[in-house]
Amino acid sequence: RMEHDLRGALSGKTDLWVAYQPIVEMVTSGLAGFEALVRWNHPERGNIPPGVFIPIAESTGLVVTLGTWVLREACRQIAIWQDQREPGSAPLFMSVNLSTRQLADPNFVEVVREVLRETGVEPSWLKLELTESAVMDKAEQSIRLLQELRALGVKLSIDDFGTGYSSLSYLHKLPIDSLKVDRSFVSAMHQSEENRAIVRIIMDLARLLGFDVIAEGIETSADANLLRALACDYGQGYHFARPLPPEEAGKLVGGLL
Ligand code: G
Ligand code: G
Ligand code: NA
Ligand code: MN
Repeated sequence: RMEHDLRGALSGKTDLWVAYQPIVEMVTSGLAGFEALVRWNHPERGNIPPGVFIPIAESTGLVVTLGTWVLREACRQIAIWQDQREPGSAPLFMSVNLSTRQLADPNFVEVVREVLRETGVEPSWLKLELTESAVMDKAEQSIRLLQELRALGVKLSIDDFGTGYSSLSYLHKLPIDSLKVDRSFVSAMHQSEENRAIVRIIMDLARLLGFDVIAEGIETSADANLLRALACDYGQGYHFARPLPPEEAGKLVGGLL
């Protein structure tokens, strides 16, 4: 039933939309970029959370079509926002989540290249978020694909870092740019020195390997300050802003949070 409805939504695309959650530079709280998060407003059932429909999209393979649509939509949007930035300001980046099924699609690199071309987006503005399990599943194969994507000039980050089963022996071989510290670690930081140490060690590891660090799930100013003390590069979470409709997100372009 949900598969049928999702298929319908994907052919009409009227009930699907993309929310954008700001990502800030921790030092200045200035806007650095956005994460694109897909939303489904079902005509009868209302808002269906991605945690519910993404797994269905994954198991049916619909996530490949869905993912391409989100990628194109997010690229179209960042091209518009980039034009609205003050001349000389650093470009914003746009993070887009990828599923394992997209990585397995032999056309994926070509799809990315084509979307960048048709939207006029600089490859370096686009950051693709992959989960640890998606990458580690077929590590050698993934590394080759990541290298191809990186050769396009696209940035890559590992999402939900610390919750999967990243093998440290592969991590240093991965051609990636950033680690995203999973929000479970961020939200536990205020509880104990031990939890803070876990985040500190993830950040040390990232630096050692030359990756920058994005902390997600920052909900309080206390969380933000603990992360600033660890010199975390970027932050994301309800403390700064929720995932927003495009019109709301657009108001933040060029401003501080
Ligand atoms: O905020 P949120 O409820 O949006 O996200 C729930 C989950 O859905 C997260 O794990 C998020 O990564 C995933 N998700 C959101 N948008 C997309 C998307 O466009 N593609 C994929 N593969 N996952 C997404
Ligand atoms: O799996 P991924 O990291 O892509 O998931 C992003 C999810 O995290 C989205 O569902 C988004 O709505 C949610 N999210 C973003 N900021 C916060 C936050 O500060 N707290 C919590 N609990 N969830 C958040
Ligand atoms: Na993500
Ligand atoms: Mn995440």
